[in-house]
Amino acid sequence: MAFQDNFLWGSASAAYQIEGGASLDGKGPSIWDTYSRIPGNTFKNTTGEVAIDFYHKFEEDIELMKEMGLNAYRFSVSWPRVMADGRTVNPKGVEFYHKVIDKLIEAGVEPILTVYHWDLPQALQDEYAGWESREIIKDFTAFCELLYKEYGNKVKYWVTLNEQNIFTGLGYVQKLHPPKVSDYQRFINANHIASLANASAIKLFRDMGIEGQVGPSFAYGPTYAKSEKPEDVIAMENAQEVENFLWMDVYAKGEYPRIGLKLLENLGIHVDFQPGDKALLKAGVCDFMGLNYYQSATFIDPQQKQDNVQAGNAAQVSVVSEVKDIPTDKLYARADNDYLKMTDWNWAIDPNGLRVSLRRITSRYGVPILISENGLGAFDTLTEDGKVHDDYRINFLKQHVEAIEAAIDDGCEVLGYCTWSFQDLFSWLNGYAKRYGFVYVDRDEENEKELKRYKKDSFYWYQKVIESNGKEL
Ligand code: BGP
Repeated sequence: MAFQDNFLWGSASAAYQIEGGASLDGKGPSIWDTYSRIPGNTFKNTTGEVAIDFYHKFEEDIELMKEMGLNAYRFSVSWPRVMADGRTVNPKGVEFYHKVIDKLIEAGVEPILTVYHWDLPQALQDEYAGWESREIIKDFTAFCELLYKEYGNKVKYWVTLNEQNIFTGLGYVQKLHPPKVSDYQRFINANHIASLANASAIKLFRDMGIEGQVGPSFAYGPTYAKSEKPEDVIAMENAQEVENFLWMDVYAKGEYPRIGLKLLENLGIHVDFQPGDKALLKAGVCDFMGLNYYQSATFIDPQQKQDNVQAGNAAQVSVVSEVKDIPTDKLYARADNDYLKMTDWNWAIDPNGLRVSLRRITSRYGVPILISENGLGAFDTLTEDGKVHDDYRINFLKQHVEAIEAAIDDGCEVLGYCTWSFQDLFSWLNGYAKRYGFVYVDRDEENEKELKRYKKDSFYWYQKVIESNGKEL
């Protein structure tokens, strides 16, 4: 009886990955529109120009959600769709999300709204370098105010920033997302500003008396030590401070971790605190922690760094980072986990890691957790009779649901589970090769075809899970 009656069985997506309609009805360009149009930046130069055309097909997709019995859908609002230049309201864009939300509610699907899932208005990047300027705090807060006013009486669950650690890590360290630079100090600066914007958004949510819950989604995987060797344990703890606590402490406690900050300082990296910053962070702590869980990570003493960390075949089906040296290499090195199998994209498959994640978040912060993403990216094959037999996905999700059940039994408070994703969608760096959905969308990198939807075997599996509230796996 682990899952409470109102447990949210959901799925998640992001505007740029599904909508298409990149310049329709007054939408302005985002940094992703610009970035993906530059050859070499994405897998086979794919863009979200059309994506899976949710902009025109949202009714059909929501009908499928209704048929499945899905009870929550996490989607994001494209900032440049509702404010083309990042500031001026575009009524047609605002109207689009009213239609999506109304249709979800009518279908019995709880809307979970993500405010920011990486598609910053290009205008703000051009004007003041986006997340690198404190100007964005005011603009982001005004964007939130618009959303709260428009949708605040319909939406009860709000996710502020999606994976701040990933969009900044890939953008300012790994050179895989815009603005495609590698500079650790700029990465920390952009993060501090994003954390302030996040706190400001949460504070405004409370000040406006919006009824509901709000929190960011963090890409978290628990850190493991390669061995019981104390040096490996220190490397693991270093990674935990610098890769996890540095964000989660700010979200849940409103302050940076003491050790994490000092480890950075020892490397010559500083957080630029200005008067009022600390108070703002304290005023904007989250109601829940959004957890995007895909895999755990294993660390080894950097002196013992392995050269042969599993490469898998990711490079052939994705764009991979070529950045070699980063300051934190002195603190820890990544290592293989000999006990875990990998996906085709070289991600460790570790359902127990989800249980560990839920427990670690609970014991350090004591907040409820919304699992805002979890899923398996895989190659799928559409058969001639229009089926996709994705037993590997069913198996993956089943084990993760069991891990959640165990964590609830351990004492964690879990609000819901959003799989990534409901429909197949555009994967930032993997085109349409890496699929996650319960619904197959027939298109590939070269050809949009008719974007027809097909229910995979996992569709019927999740339908039963939801119907039985997690009893039938
Ligand atoms: C998360 C993002 C999603 C999604 C997912 C899968 O980091 O929040 O937007 O893309 O990862 O990632 P990928 O498509 O690279 O496999």
